[in-house]
Amino acid sequence: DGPSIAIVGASGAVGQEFLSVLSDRSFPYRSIRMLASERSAGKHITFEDKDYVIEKLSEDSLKDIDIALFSAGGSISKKFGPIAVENGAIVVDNSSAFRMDDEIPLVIPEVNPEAMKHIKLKFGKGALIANPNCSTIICLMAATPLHRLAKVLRMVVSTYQAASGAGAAAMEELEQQTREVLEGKQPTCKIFKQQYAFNLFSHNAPVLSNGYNEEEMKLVKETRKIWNDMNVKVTATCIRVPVMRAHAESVNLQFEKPLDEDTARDILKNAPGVVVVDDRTSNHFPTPLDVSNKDDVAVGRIRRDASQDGNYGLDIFVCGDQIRKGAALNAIQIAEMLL
Ligand code: 11C
Repeated sequence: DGPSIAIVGASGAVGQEFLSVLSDRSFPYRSIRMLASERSAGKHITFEDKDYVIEKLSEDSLKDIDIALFSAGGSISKKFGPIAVENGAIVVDNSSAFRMDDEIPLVIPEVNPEAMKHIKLKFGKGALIANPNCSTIICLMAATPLHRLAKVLRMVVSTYQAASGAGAAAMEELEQQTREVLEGKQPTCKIFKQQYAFNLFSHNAPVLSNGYNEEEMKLVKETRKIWNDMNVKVTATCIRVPVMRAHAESVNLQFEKPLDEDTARDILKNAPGVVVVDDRTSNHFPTPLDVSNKDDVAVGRIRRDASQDGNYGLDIFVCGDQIRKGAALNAIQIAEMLL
């Protein structure tokens, strides 16, 4: 028994991860419908020893669904999310389409579970909940426990973002380019305009008139909404690095109240979904590879910001699996809160 589930974007990197997370967490379900664009329709997926055929996403395919997990891009969410809700489904949407909508909760279960209280049920049944952007989730998993104690006034984030954030095709591009460069060939650029292997570049999201790119502004706006604090100052620089599936972020925090590094380390050790990897003696700190395919976000390099007086500033370094906690796991934790 359990809810009927639809995976929208079943053939994508996050769609596939939805399935592994559902299975790993023994999420109860009555039925699962695999939905995707026409391109993937007809393909077979084996899940928990059962064969599923991917169906083309249509208005009809969203009937009789209790929980719809969407990860097929913003325009698909904008078009089909409301249809699923009208049909009585609770949609957990991984795209940016509805995140900044005042009526829609933007939730990281460990950070702002209280936002779930504001779900607006349509016809007593359907509703939409937004999953934050991966870089926001990973950052706030580590920053929030400290924010709760000492209140963050300003946060400066620099990201080192993996290929997976740009989808399965970008991961393939990184692999292919790496092979091509090692073989002395010209790297094939399809997803990104410039060579990705053995390189890094400013995040590929569109650059806005204020000079920030959209990815950077998501960190600013989503943090304010999730912390319910319109005054927190956030600035970010987002960079794409040739790493497969986990994002890293350097985060500088300025607090209202003093917070020393030992207390911060203890708080982070006890924070749900966070592990501390902070071994100065052996120079061992979080890495994207160590957190790949893991649920927890790793935090290290926890140190007093020596550029600030007293204990009003800290620097931390955070790594989290982009596809898992940055997307699929967070969405399924939200779905678990609905059960
Ligand atoms: C990245 N965070 O790593 C992006 C991808 O708003 O859900 C996901 C964009 C979003 O490139």
